[in-house]
Amino acid sequence: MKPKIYGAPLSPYVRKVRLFLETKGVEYDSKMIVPYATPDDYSALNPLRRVPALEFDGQTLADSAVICHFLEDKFPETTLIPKDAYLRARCAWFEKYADYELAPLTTFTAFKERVLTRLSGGEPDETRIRKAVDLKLPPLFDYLEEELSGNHFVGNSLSLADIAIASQLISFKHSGEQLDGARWPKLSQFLATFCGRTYVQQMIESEQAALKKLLGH
Ligand SMILES: N[C@@H](CCC(=O)N[C@@H](CS)C(=O)NCC(=O)O)C(=O)O
Repeated sequence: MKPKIYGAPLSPYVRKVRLFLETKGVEYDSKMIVPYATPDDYSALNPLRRVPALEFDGQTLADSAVICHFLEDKFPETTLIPKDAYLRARCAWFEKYADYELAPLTTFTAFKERVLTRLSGGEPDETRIRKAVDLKLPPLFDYLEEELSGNHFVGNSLSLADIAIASQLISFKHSGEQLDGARWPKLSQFLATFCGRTYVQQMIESEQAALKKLLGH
């Protein structure tokens, strides 16, 4: 039986789980659940009613981090969470950094204002966006720039840390914002290399097509 991911592809947390599975070469099923408009019975999968949730072998889980760590144990053939204790902890650190420090700005400000607000018929709050993009994000990007060695955040191979960070940066891009390549050359190169993988490129293209359809341009 294949893992089943509940959620909407434009959510960076859903993207993170899908990219995690795609990188592992694990086939999965998806069920569309629109955030903030979840069906009543969705609470059985996630009492917080957020996406993603997972169903696998009759078992269910919520939260992208919890789901990825579980899937790492279930599909250990391709290692995406290092075994070494320190590298493993560093991977968890970057995952948290993406999910809880980048996300409030990249996803819940830039993407939310430019996409979700428009979808609900409103106008994006550009002052709020500029504050996030020009003031709050630069120090977070500076830190990531310093921490990058090669194209990976942990060790010298692709890990969940890279996937979690890239997932947030993709939402940032979907909001119409760009990483400044002159100020953050290593981070920009990291993202270009990450997004250059065929399956990532295909996922982004299908997300862009969905966005175009939703926003009508
Ligand atoms: N920590 C959670 C965050 C999930 C999350 O916030 N998902 C958003 C969509 S991007 C959501 O479902 N929001 C709806 C809500 O908060 O009611 C995870 O990693 O899965």
